[in-house]
Amino acid sequence: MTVSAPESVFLRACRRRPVPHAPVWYMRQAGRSLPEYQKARANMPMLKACATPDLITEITLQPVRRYHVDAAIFFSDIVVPLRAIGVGIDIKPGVGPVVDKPIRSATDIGQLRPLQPDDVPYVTQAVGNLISELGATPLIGFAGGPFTLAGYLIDGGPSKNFEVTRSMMFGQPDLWHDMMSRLADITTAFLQVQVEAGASAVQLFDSWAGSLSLDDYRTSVLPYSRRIFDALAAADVPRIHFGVGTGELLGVMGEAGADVVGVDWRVPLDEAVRRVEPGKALQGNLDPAVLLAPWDVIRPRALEVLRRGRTAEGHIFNLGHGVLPQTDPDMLTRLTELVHEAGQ
Ligand code: 1CP
Repeated sequence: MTVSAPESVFLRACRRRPVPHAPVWYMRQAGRSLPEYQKARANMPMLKACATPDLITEITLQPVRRYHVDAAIFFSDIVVPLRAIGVGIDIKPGVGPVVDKPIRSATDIGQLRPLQPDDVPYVTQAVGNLISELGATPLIGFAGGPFTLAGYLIDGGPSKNFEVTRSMMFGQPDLWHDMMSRLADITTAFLQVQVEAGASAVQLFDSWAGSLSLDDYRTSVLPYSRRIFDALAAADVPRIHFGVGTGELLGVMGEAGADVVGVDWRVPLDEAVRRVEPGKALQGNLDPAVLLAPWDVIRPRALEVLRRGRTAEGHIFNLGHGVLPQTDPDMLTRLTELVHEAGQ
């Protein structure tokens, strides 16, 4: 239940209620570009950090302290629930998630057992700590979408277009549907753990779903995303659905049942309004690379995102994807101030 911050600007915008200014937070705001993050993570492997409650708490709070953003994003990773059920997966520095042995057969898929809250006690504990530390600032819990998780498991690691994954989807539909069904249940359980511990909203990152055509997304992914969002409906927390390169999929990603649809930088928000059914808020969508340009370039671009965002029923300002590692944190401080001062 949302008891911690019912009136926050972020939650109001997600619910398409009037707000004094667009709320703002950044994907990948915790980590990578912050010097205090580098210090906290020194000599600590990524997945060990994700299983250490004090460190999770500290890293989650860092961008809130520095930027005064309107929401915190839980410090974890989309592969944490997979590792927690015993999948041999690690995060390699500078690479991303890599599995020991790609999951491609019925026997491999059989390893994907349901996730229990006891598998991730550090998540429950860290969310609890954060709720008391954050006060009025809402905490966003998150998980990986089923296509994106399947992509890492089947291809074996980061990939441009996840060809092995798509070939299983086309050529072995029974295996595919078994795997997606298991991943949807793991993702649902991971999100429920975070919500039950006090997270005020959830974001489903199906980051790489944009490599599918609309018809294939509809047949092979939508039923599972919908199952996840349906399972969370009773929790009454805003549900955000995001992917990269999903301009053609925005409508159907909305149909999956989220309250908020995340938009990358390729589709202007007023066009996204036309592609997504009524009754949804939008989140986005400044090109993260714009933040590498001088402030004179950033400012008008950000104001343009806000102007187009006003055509949506609710707008949460964000980047079109994660903060790039080389971003100057001071630009994010200035950008946050700009969004707050621009008003509605
Ligand atoms: O600040 C925050 O956003 C919270 C922390 C967070 C989140 C929301 C991390 C920490 N990971 C994620 C989600 C995540 N992980 C996504 C969805 C968001 C997105 O599209 O960016 C994805 C696709 C991953 C997988 C992943 N984990 C990658 C991408 C690899 C690829 O295919 O290109 C990488 C590089 C990681 C490692 C990771 N996760 C998080 C951090 C801070 C890091 C870097 C750690 C390191 O290099 O040691």
